[in-house]
Amino acid sequence: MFLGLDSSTQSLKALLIDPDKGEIISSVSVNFTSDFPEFNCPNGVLVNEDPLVNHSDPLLWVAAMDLLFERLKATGIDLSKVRGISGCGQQHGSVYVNSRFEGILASLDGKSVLTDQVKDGLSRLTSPVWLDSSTGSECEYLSDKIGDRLQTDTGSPAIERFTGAQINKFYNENKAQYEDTAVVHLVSSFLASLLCGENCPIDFGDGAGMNLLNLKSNSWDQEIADVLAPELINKLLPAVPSTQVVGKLCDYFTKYGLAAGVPVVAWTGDNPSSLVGMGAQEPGAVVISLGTSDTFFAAMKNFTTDPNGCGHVFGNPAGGCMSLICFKNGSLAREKVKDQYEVDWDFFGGKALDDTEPGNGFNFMHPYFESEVTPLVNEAGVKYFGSTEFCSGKASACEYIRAVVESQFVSMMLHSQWIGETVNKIRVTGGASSSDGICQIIADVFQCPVERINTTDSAALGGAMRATQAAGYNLSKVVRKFTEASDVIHPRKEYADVYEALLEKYAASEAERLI
Ligand code: XUL
Repeated sequence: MFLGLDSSTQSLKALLIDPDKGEIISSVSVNFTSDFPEFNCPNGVLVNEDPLVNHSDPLLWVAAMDLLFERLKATGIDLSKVRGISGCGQQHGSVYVNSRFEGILASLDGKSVLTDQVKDGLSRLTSPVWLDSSTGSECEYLSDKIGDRLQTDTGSPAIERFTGAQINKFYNENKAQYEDTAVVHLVSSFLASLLCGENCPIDFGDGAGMNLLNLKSNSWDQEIADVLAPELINKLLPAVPSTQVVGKLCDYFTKYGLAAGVPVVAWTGDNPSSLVGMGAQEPGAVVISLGTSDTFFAAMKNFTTDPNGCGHVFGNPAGGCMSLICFKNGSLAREKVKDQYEVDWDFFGGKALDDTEPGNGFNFMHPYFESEVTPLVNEAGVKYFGSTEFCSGKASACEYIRAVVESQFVSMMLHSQWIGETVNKIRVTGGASSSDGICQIIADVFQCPVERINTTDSAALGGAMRATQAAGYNLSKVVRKFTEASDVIHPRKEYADVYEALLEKYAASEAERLI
């Protein structure tokens, strides 16, 4: 058996697989809001009066690991049969640990509370996460200092949620804590470290979301690091390929029935992990992941960057690179509309879409219930376009529901054109991908077939499949076993024109907003 973990924005999940049979044996999860109210992190984020500041509590992730393993043990499955572990974390979030951290991890006591032990190893009590967009001035500074090379070498221009700008802000605001920091981790490498009982390195996949990894040499960029903070280069362990075994499971976790010494393969970001989990690690299919953020990503044939500066290039855990475009207003925006009209998800993805026409009579919205990263819109603000009735809030609930979903995917179509490849096949994952209505809209907007696989937990599945590499399995073969399409939603050709026209109108409205 192999174990894959996914520490996403709002939950921690585990998936156990049998790669020989191609079977998912079990899956368990922990929800940060409902399982841990004492951490005051609703939806995984600490409450802050500044909407641009979004941090989480790294001890919440530690506590979640403990509970997750407890739940795994409670399934009654013989965990001593686990032969490899890997996982992934929400991207960009950073964890700062001091020089005592490694010693603490090396002597974790199975009888004491895990969070109490790890706490003293943190040099910063909170972790900025990907939802944070409070680093505008740090991004300006980084762009000024490095220039165009920043995007061509790291795959992205200066991005507010990326770890580089976040580290620069931490250094500027909290020099003493910065100096006390021995190692800067991403969520992924932090949790791998916890499993291994020692500091584990960041992989190329997740490392590329920092504005710090030079993708031409796959090593930390000394000049950028020096610009961000003194000694930063010495606080980063050398980045490693995502296939590398980074350590062995430490004794602490044996209390849950796992064997000490199980190899741990480098953790990566949730999106790179999902690329593998969806069987899209080789060029051919695009993945749309509908989670807290909506993301669009694909394995890249040729290295290219987004001229508009919204899209990114990350490392592909199977080698080479991947493109990624992230929309912050994903499931939470859909949820806002659902709650506003007091309907349930069945109505949202069912009757509401059945009772309205594709194109929605060209009534659409900029669904920025939160500030947005694609395109960059720093102040939340939903704007409505179309008929007077629709714009004045007097249309039916169903029309607003169709509008939010269509607008999200038309915007995705618009902002994904830089990848320069025709989209012939889309694979969808994440919670909302179970909705037939939403998938039909994606198929119609992109005019290409939309496939689902057997699980929506593709990030955890990617982790479990990558873990098999520790035991010498061939990743492509394992991936093929788990990622057969379970069903296909076909595009309806008769709506191609209406969505082409909607795309034009949407693009014009956005150009006007961004002037
Ligand atoms: C990607 C991004 C998010 C997070 C959370 O750039 O910021 O998708 O990885 O899932």
